[in-house]
Order: sequence, then structure tokens, then C-alpha cells
Amino acid sequence: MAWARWGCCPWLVLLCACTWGRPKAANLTREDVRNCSTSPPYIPVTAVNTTERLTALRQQIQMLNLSAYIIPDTDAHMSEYIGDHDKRRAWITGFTGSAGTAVVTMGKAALWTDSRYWTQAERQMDCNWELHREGNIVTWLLTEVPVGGLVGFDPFLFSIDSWESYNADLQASDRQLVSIADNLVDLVWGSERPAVPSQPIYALQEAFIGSTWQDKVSGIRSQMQQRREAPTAVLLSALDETAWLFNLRSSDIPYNPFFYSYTLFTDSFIRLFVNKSRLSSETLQYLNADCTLHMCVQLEDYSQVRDSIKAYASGDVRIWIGTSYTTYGIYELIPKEKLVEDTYSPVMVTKAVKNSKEQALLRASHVRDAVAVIRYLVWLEKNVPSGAVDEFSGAELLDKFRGEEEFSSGPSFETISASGLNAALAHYSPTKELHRKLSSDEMYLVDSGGQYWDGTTDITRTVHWGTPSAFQKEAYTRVLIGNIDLSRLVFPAATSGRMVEAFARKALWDVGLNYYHGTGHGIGNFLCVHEWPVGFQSSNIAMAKGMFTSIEPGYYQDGEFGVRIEDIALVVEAETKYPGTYLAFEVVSLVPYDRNLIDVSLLSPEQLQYVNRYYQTIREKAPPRTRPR
Ligand SMILES: *[C@@H]1O[C@H](CO)[C@@H](O)[C@H](O)[C@H]1NC(C)=O
Ligand SMILES: *[C@@H]1O[C@H](CO)[C@@H](O)[C@H](O)[C@H]1NC(C)=O
Ligand SMILES: *[C@@H]1O[C@H](CO)[C@@H](O)[C@H](O)[C@H]1NC(C)=O
Ligand SMILES: *[C@@H]1O[C@H](CO)[C@@H](O)[C@H](O)[C@H]1NC(C)=O
Ligand SMILES: *[C@@H]1O[C@H](CO)[C@@H](O)[C@H](O)[C@H]1NC(C)=O
Ligand SMILES: [Mn+2]
Repeated sequence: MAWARWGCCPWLVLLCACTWGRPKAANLTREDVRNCSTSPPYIPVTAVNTTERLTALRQQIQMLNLSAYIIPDTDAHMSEYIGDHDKRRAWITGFTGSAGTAVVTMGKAALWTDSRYWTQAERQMDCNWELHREGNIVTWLLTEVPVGGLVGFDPFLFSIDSWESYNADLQASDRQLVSIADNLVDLVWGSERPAVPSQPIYALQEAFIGSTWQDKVSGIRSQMQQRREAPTAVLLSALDETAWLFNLRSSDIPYNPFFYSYTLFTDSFIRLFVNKSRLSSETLQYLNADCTLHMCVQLEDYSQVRDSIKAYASGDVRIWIGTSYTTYGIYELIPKEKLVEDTYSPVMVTKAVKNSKEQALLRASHVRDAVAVIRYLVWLEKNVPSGAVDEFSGAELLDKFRGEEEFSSGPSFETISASGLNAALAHYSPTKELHRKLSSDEMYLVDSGGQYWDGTTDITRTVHWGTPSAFQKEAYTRVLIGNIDLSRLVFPAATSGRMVEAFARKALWDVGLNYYHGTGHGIGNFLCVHEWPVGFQSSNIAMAKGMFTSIEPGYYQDGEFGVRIEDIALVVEAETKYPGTYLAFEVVSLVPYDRNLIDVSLLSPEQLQYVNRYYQTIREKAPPRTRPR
């Protein structure tokens, strides 16, 4: 039967006996880092000479009489992943890691980043830069900027929250935070700067949409009418909000099928701020098919958003925004009394609950995704023992397998493919140059996902092809129990994720273990892999039927190994013995766990039954194809 193709080891819960050869684990390449205290300073070849860039930037800083200029790593839409032409912080510092803030003064240049990037920063930065492993940016600014001095920033790269916190601290110490309209890095970046993306923006086929854009606009318009503050307009800044609302997609941002845009709409008009030449005449027609009920989309250039909002805000209006994704650049254009502020915009909150068609689409994408992941795990089982697989080549093969599935549109984030001790590093990703061999002597963690026209996926499996230690098995089993116990929980409607997430930790807590990351996040239909506001953190909204969330407990033993087991689950109505509105999760990820790492004696009969039922579901729903397409 086709099932046999998947191999025996990881998935049959109770019967399994596979043996493997044991090649030696390869060591990580020694890392070549800068040393600024030798004479002359030692600069590795991987570092960028930033002397000229800094000289040019300092000329701009001086012309504006600033004492310091802050360079964050965001874009104007608070995107999780940013396009190359927004990687200002990477260009000015040389450091390409995805998190970090730079500050440049006339005499100093400093970068703050977290521990997962310290080594990378020491490899990529030259000695113009000081690396701050700890400490607060404002505290440093107060030592470098004189009383009365000006600290410049680009308001379109600051969230409202980060502006408020910098502003309060600097003002309290008699320094002034000044909003600078033209980004100073852009002014000096020159012709090296990657172009603004300009690929076509296209409408999704009807088969892949949950409802028409006109229905979505009507729905939000009725929410405006019901709202006590009587907003006259909704303003959308996050790229997935506009993509969702109009069922439009493109590819401006890596891993996310979005396009640079803003949307402002009222009861009588809809304005989409975008580069109009990127829309075909069919797409323009699609947005203007029927102009009754004020359902015609006016296209304005992306660069007009400031002026257009300013003009609209001068009238007798109330503009409804979600503060989480609105930049200070937009926020400062609108008088405070004309704002209706929520943490999440009505589009963000509405998008979080998938209708039945969207649910079916997301489920279907997870079935095909499971086929790709299972193919990969089976391939690993056969090929790891020969010692020819490494973290990077493995990740590439998984991308290839996903790419062969129907409706595939690339990965949904950079694959975390981590062997042995690397799996204990949060967000580790291998590179072509720096990676570890996979080995039957070590555990291997793979956290990956795909974009498909019908849905976005995200799944983590941890495997061991040899003989895991008793502690590794216990850790894995307790993580699995956490995943199972949260997945099978029945809870009252409108419970917040934060209230139930401890179920995913209890089996670890029982023996004094824990993990230090969130337990899950929402996910979209060919949108973001980390889709707010669903999840298990205090900033997430209450669980409701139709939401999708990941469930992903883990355990990390520094310098040794890491475990994470992640599934995506749909929130459904629970059937309870007594009447009442209760919710439960239905797992839509369909990839078996690793039998080799399960200590069955730790599972209760209910947990074991759950796993067996899950495997039964996998057999029914994810029959592997005999051949890739
Ligand atoms: C890995 O490094 C350790 C310590 O530096 C060394 O003893 C060991 O032989 C190395 N292993 C391999 C496979 O190179
Ligand atoms: C840098 O070089 C100095 C002087 O040779 C040495 O004492 C120091 O340990 C080096 N630092 C690093 C991080 O290698
Ligand atoms: C960096 O570039 C500057 C200006 O082009 C040059 O003067 C300097 O020698 C370079 N530094 C290093 C370490 O190569
Ligand atoms: C520049 O800023 C300083 C305070 O840092 C102030 O004393 C001075 O008057 C300013 N000069 C100009 C030309 O704005
Ligand atoms: C707008 O899109 C067109 C067509 O893709 C492109 O040629 C042009 O450079 C874009 N303009 C801007 C300002 O990005
Ligand atoms: Mn995830």
C-alpha cells in the first residue's frame, strides 16, 4: 500500500523497529569574527566597510543639526518580513540579521541586537560600529546627546508605541525627538539601493477566495455604523489587510504575497494607494465592475497617501485605525480627536475568523503540505545515515517538495532546519556557508511552511533516527503531551488563549522544565504565517469558532538539542455532555510524530488514544501520491 512509501519509523505508534548506521556528527565551522582591539583591527572578509556610507549619512545628520539619528529595521507597514529596498539598517551597518536597531551620531555608530545575532554581527560589521549586547537605546542616547539636542527618526518606520516610548523618555530628559520626513539613509543609499518592487498585482481566482471584496467592504461598513464613536472612515496600513480586503496579491515582500499599499474607505468612497501601473486592465475592471453602492475603487499613487489622508482629516471626520500596524508617520497626520483607535483594525479582527469556504481552503492546503513534509521525512530516513544530508541541503529539498504540490507559491518563512545543538537556538536557520550535517546520532528539528493559493501552512516536527537518550525521549514526550493536551482541550467560548496555554506546559512544568516562547499564533489564507491577533499571548483576542492557531510547545537544552512540535488547529464548537457554548480545536496539520522519541509509558490512555486517532485521520485524509507531479 502507498502508506508503506512513507517508511515505518516515525509514524506507527506502537510497532516500530528501525536501525541505522551512525556517522560522526560534524562540527560547526569555526566562526571568523572581528577584533577591534588588535592593531590594526582585525576585520573578517565577511564584514562590510561602512566608512563611506557613514560619512555620507553624517553629512545629512549635520545639515539638520541632529545629534543622533535612529535607524530601525521595519518598513512603513510594520511588516514581519521586509523587502530588500527597505533594509536600511542592514545596508548602513553591514549586519543582515532580521532584528536590530542602529543609531548614528557624529562620533559613534551603534547597533543593538539580541543574543541570537551577536556572532553574526561580529562577523559582518567593521570597527566603525559598536555592538550593544545589552542595555537600552535611550539610556545610551542620554549619554551621547547633549541636553537640548535633537534625535532624528523616520516617522514611517516607527510604530505609535515605539514613538511614544522614545518620546516620553527623551522629553523627560530635555532631548527632543524630531520627525524627519525624508529618510536620511535613503538619501545616501544611491544607485545601490534595490528598486521598489513593481511586479503585477493580481486578483485571486474565485476558487481561492472566501467572499468577494464587495462583501468584505460591506461587512466593515456595517461595523462602522454599529460602532458608538461613529467612524466615518477606516484606514488600513498593514499590507495583509489591503491584500485580504480586495483579494489581491503580489510578491513585494519575501514569504508574503503582498504589495505596498494603503487603503482608506468610507461609506461613499474607497481609495487604494498603490502604483497603478502594476494593475492590469482586467484587475482595474475587477475593482470597478459595479459602481452602485459606492463600490468603486479609486486608485491613488502610493506616494499620495500623506497628502490624501491629511486632506481627508481636515474635514468633519473620524478615522478608525488599528494602532498595532499604523506608523507614527500616518498617526501624526490625523488630529487626535478625529481618531477612533483600536489595537487591531476591524479588518484585522474580521479576517481572523475564517468562513466555511476559507476553512475548507486552509484545510486543503494543509493536506498537500503534509504530503510534502512526509515525503521529506521519509527521504531523510533513507538518506541521513549515509551522511550526505546537511541542514541547508535538507531545507532546500523540502522547499522543492513543497514546490511540487498543487497551488504552491513558495515557502511562508525561512525554514528552520536545525540539527543537534543548533535546534536549541531560537530561530536558527542554516546558510549555504554555515550549516551542520544531519546525523543518526542527533535530534533534528524542522520548522517550515508553505504559501499556497488556498492557504498558508506552518508545521514543526522533531525526529531522531538513532537511539535518543532517555532524557531526550522524556523531553520530546512531555512536549508532545503538551501539544496533545492543549489540542484536545474543551473550553468556554470567548476564552482568551492566554488562559489556556498552560495546558501546553503542564507536562514540562511537572518535572521542572519549560520553554520560553509563545505557544501559538494565527495563520492566514495565502497571507501571513504569523497572523495577528489570534494566539495564546496576552495581546491576543479571545478564541472564536473559525479561527486557526498554531499549537507549538517546545523544550530546548542549551548546547545539546531542541524539541518543538507544532500543528495548526481550527477552533470549532465542542460537543459537550451538557448544553452550552464550548469550543475545541481540530488539528488540520497531518504529519505523524516520531515514534522513536515517544516514551509511551508517560502517555495516559486518553493521550495514547488521541495519537492513534490522529494517525487514523492522517491515513484517511493525506493519502500520499504515488508519484510527485
Ligand atoms: C569536533 O570538535 C571537537 C573539539 O574541538 C573535537 O574533539 C572533535 O574531534 C571534532 N569532531 C569532528 C568530527 O571534527
Ligand atoms: C582581540 O585581540 C586582543 C589582542 O590581541 C586579545 O587580547 C583579545 O582576546 C581578542 N578578542 C577576541 C574577541 O578575540
Ligand atoms: C574602508 O574604506 C575607506 C574609504 O573608502 C578606506 O579609507 C579604508 O581604508 C577602508 N577600511 C578598511 C579596513 O579597509
Ligand atoms: C543646533 O542645535 C544646538 C543644540 O544641540 C543649538 O544650540 C543650536 O542653536 C542649533 N543650531 C542651529 C543652526 O539650528
Ligand atoms: C510602478 O510600476 C511600473 C510597472 O510595474 C514600474 O515600471 C514603475 O517603476 C513603478 N513605479 C514606482 C514609483 O515604483
Ligand atoms: Mn509557527
